[in-house]
Amino acid sequence: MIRKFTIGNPIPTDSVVKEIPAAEGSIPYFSINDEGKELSLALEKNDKIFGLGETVRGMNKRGWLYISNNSDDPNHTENKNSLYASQNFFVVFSGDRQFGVYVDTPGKVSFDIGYTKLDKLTVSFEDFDADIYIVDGESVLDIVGQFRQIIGRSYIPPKWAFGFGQSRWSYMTADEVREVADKYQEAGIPLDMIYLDIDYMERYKDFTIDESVFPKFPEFVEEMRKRGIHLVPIIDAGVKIEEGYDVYEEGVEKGYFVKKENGENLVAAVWPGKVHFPDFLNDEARAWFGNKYKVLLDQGIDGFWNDMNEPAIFYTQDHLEEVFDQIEDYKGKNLDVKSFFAFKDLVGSIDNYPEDYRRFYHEYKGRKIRHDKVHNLFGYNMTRAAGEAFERLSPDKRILMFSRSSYIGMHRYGGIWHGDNHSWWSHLLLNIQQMPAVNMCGFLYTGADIGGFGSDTTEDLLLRWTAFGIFTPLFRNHSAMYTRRQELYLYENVPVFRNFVRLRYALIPYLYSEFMKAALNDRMLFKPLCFEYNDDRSACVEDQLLLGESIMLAPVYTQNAEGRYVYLPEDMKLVRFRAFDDYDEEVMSAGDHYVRARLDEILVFVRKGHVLPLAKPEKGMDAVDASDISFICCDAEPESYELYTDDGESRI
Ligand code: MIG
Repeated sequence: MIRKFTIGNPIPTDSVVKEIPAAEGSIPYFSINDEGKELSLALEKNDKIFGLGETVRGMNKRGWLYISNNSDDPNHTENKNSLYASQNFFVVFSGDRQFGVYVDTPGKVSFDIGYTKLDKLTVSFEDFDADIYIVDGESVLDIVGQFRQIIGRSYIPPKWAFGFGQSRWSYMTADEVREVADKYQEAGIPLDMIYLDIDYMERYKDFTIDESVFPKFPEFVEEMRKRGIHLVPIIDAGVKIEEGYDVYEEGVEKGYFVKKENGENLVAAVWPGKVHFPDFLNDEARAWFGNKYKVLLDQGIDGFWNDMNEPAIFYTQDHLEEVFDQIEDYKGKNLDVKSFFAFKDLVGSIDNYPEDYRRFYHEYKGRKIRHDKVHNLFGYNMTRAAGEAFERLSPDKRILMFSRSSYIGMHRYGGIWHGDNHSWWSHLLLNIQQMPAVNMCGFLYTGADIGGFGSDTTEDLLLRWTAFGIFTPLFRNHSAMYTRRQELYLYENVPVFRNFVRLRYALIPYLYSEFMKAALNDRMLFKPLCFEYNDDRSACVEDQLLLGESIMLAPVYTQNAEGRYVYLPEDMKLVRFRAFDDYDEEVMSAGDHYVRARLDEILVFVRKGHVLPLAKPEKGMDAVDASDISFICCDAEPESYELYTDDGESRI
């Protein structure tokens, strides 16, 4: 049962697609403090809080302050409150009670979950306007399922997007891309996608190709396609200000860019230098920007990633001028401690400056609205621009799309990647912990940068991360400029990487079937143990996951470990894979076990009464043969597993 309560006069977000009538009475569970603009709830000792999507810290969110305020922050450390996403749905549950809460409001929202006081949960927001949905149900999974039903079906990518992808900021030329394809081929590691980061563009202009380094682009796309590789270009939110650039000129002429109070287009700077931001919240501007993807679709491209859409801002022209003016005051002065730090803060305030979000406006649903009031909807609507356009421009075939910034509702138009993580062991754990949380909020096609984006990776970390990555729908190795190269063929253990990636392909029938079932039935793909097992121990497991109906994962995420402790809530069959056709099997009893897992091994636990289908991996997705499947069973018959098959590309 879902009840909707409206506080004040909220700005609609289009995240809920089902009509829910207003409920009578006051919001259950919470007490409202209008003055403090907050809702609060006394937490019981055993209450656990799961959800909130892509945030820092563990699966059970109790014990920290999370702030939905989409931010371009590449340091996802524990002390942070905000990342790129606002996914304001969570579930509270203990042995005695369970309910879901969705706080639907497009501005900043704070979730103080046992931070100020251990036993208190407080939700607060600046303008006290929101739709609050309270979801009651029989179990956590039932609550999540009901919530997912009202927000609409999750985005379904083409099947080839379940292949392995290699990325780098940036492959600078077509020849560099060819080299990556060649090296993967030589190493015998299947590869389905190579990502193009910002340098494929001409001076970072969206929907252009730098012909000097990517000549005859459509032919190049075709050449790669013949090798089984899809090129996936990045699209940035900012449109370069440049005379003669059609996207810029049309946008100015039609008035589709966001404007300041005085009606002038906001001037900000990102990769291309000075840019205007399209007003993705304006229906017409959104349709216009969406149609631009056609430029690349027409050249054979069938997948994209949308970046910098929080939006990230290096500086706005106005703030930069303010800074320059103020710097004058410091010139020639003897900076004492106080003025030195003030000076330092001033200069450091230039990028992603919160005040800049108050300088411009959107035309949203017939109203002029200041950006900060709808900040968390920006990336969502950029991706919606693309998703809506793809329905018109590619009515038959699915197009790959995922975004950095998000809000619930965007899950209908694309997936997400989890942003600029680092090559840190702690971020492998964070990747594991974020998977179920984003699933709760409707995001199913997701994954983090395997091996870590920032900082230098190490071979052992890359092995362990790839060993987990083979299970995530988006399976992409990506790394930043100036960091150690991360392509798998560069490392000593090529045979191990080959076995891992091939195992991914062997798992495709299972992963795709489970993904499709989750999407079509509003279920989760990754679940914390306690969503299915009611024992006290399961409730505390933060580093194991159920994936689909048949398996449990226990990834190794610590340096130099030769194995790990694994908790089995019931008897299961351990499958210790070295390759899809080289593994040991052992039935293990419920309880705690230390399980060996060397660097070349991947642990999969098949649940009792379940079946894991395995294909024979060939060279890439085009070659995965769904008819030649073997089954690993734990107290079950192979026929009991329901494979989902379709052509993998038609829209559903
Ligand atoms: O400011 O396009 O998260 O994946 O490689 C950095 C360059 C901009 C951030 C993205 C990252 C991408 C990078 N971008």
